[in-house]
Amino acid sequence: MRTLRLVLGDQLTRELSALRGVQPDDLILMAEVNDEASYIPHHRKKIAFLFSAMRHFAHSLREEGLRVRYVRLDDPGNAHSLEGEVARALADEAGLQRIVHTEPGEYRLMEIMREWPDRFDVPVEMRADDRFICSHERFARWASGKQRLTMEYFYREMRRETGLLMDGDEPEGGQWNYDAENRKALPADIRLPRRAWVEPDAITRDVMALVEERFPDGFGDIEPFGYAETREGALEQLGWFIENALPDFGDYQDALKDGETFLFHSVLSLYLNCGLLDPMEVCRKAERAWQDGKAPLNAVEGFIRQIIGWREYVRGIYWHLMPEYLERNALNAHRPLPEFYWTAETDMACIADVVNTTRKHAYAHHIQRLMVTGNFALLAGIDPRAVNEWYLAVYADAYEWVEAPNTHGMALYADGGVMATKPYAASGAYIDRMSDHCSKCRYDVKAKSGEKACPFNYLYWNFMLENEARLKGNRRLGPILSNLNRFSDARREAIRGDANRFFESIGIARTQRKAS
Ligand code: FAD
Ligand code: DLZ
Ligand code: SF4
Repeated sequence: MRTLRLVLGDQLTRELSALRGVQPDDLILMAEVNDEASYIPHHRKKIAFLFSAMRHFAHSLREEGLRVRYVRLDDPGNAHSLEGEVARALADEAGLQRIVHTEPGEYRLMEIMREWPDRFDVPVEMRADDRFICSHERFARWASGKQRLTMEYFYREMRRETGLLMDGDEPEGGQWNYDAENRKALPADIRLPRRAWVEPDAITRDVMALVEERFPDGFGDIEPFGYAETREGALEQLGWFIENALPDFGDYQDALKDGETFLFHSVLSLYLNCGLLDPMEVCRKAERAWQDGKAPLNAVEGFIRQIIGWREYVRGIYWHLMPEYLERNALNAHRPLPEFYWTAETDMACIADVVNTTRKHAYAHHIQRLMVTGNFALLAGIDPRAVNEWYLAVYADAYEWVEAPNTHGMALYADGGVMATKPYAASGAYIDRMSDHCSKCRYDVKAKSGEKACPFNYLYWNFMLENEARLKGNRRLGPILSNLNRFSDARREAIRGDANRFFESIGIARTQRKAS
C-alpha cells in the first residue's frame, strides 16, 4: 500500500516508528511551517538548528534512495500548517493510500492529529513514539494507585528494566543514587574543558540566512552557531562529552560560574529531543566509560539518572496529567514576567548571566534554569503561563512534554506538589554558595533588607508570607514556617515593603497575588 509518511522536526531518526516498513515508492513528508515555527516566539537558534537538522535528515533519506517531499518555509504554496501540508501532498500525488505518522510530543498537536482520521479520505495510522524507554501504558501502570509519584522509585524500575548499572538485582556499588557526592562548588583554579564546536556547513548557513530574514526581531543570537546538525555530528559531541566532561559531571553538576554555562554538562538534550541521539545509546556509552575505569560511578550514575530517570519521568507525568496539568496554579501566582527575562537588563548579576547565556546559546544548564531564573519566578509569584511560555521559547531543547513538568512542576510548584515535595525556594545564600556571581553583583548577598540587599533574600520571606496558609500542611517546610511564625508584625511589614518596592522598580507590581 503506497503510504504518505509524515516526519516532524523532532522526529529525526531512521528508527522512527513512522518509517518502519517504508517502501521505495512511499512518500516521506517533512515541512517547515509557520504554525510550528511561530506558535511560540522560539529562540532563533532553536529554529535554525531544527530546520538545518531537518534538511540534513531529509538529505540522508534521499541518499538511501527514499522519496522525500521537503517543504521549505519560503516555498511558494506552503500551507504553513502540518495538516495543510499533508492535504497538499495527497492532492499533488495520486495513489497515496494511507497516512502513517508517529505521535507528536505536544498535547496541542496531539489534539489536532487525533482529528485526522475524520479530516482525510485515506486511513490514518498514528504510531507510538517508542524512542522512549517507558511507554505511556507502562507509566500509567507504575503511577496507578500511588499517592506520590516519586521519581526515585520510578528510576529504580527503569534501572532494573534496562539493566543499566546493575549487578544482578542490585545497583552497582550498592547504592541507587550518589547525589550526595554531586553538590560541590567549583574550585577557583579548576580547568574547564574546551568544547569542540561545529562549523556551520552550507545547509546551515542557508537556514541561518532564512531565519535572519523571516524572524528579524526574534529573540536570541543566531551566530555563532556551533551545534551539530547530523547524527554523525551529534555522535561526535557525545564522544567528546564522555571523554572530556563526564568524569567531572557528577561533582560539579550543581555548580554555577559567571560567564561559563557549559561546565561539565553534556549539552546533548537538543540532540536527544529531536531524535539525532537515542537515550539508550547515550546511557550505554556512559556505562561503558565507568566499566573501562574512565569515569567514576557518582558521575555516571548521576548522568544516567537524568536520562532514564528524570527525562522519562517528566514525559510520563506530562502525558499522564495533561491537559489539566497546565491549568493548575497552586500558588495562585499572577504577576507578569519581568522584561529582563528577554533583555538581561537587571542589576542581579546571576539573572543577567543566565539570560545572556540563554540569548547567546539557546542553552542554560539545569541549575541555572531551576535555581536562578526558575527560583526567581517562583519567589516573585510570576504567572506560570508566562513562565512556561518563556522556557518553551528560549531553549533549543524545549518541547512541552519536557519543558512543562520541569517548569510548572519542579521550578514553580504550580502543580501543587506532583513533582516536588516542597517548593524549590532559595534565598541568595544558595546562589552565593554554588557560584561566583555575588562577588560581581551590585546587591549585597549578606544583607537581608533595604535598597542594597539581595532581592532573593527578602523575596524568599515574602514568598513564605504570601503562601503561609497554602503551605502550612507541608511537613518539609515545617521548620521554616515555624520560624516565620515568630516574625514580629514589624518584620513582616518590612519584608513586604522591600518586596513591593522591588516589584514596583521592575514594573511587575500591577497584579498582586491574591491572599490565601
Ligand atoms: P546534562 O546536565 O548533561 O544532563 C544529561 C541529560 O539528562 C540531558 O541532556 C537531558 O536529556 C537529561 N535531563 C537532565 N535533567 C533533566 C530533567 N530535569 N528533565 C528531563 N531531562 C533531563 N530539558 C529539556 O530537555 N527541555 C526543556 O525544555 C527543559 N526545560 C527545563 C525547564 C526548567 C525550568 C528546568 C529546571 C529544567 C528544564 N529541563 C529541560 C531539564 C534540564 O535543565 C535540561 O535537560 C538540561 O539542562 C540540558 O542540558 P544538558 O544536555 O547539558 O544536560
Ligand atoms: C519546534 C519546531 C519548529 C520551530 N518548526 C517545525 C516545523 O516547521 N516543522 C515541524 O515538523 N516541526 C517543527 N518543530 C517541531 C514541532 O513543533 C514538534 O514536532 C511539536 O512541537 C511536537 O513535539
Ligand atoms: Fe544574585 Fe543576589 Fe548574588 Fe546578586 S547578590 S548575584 S542578585 S544572589
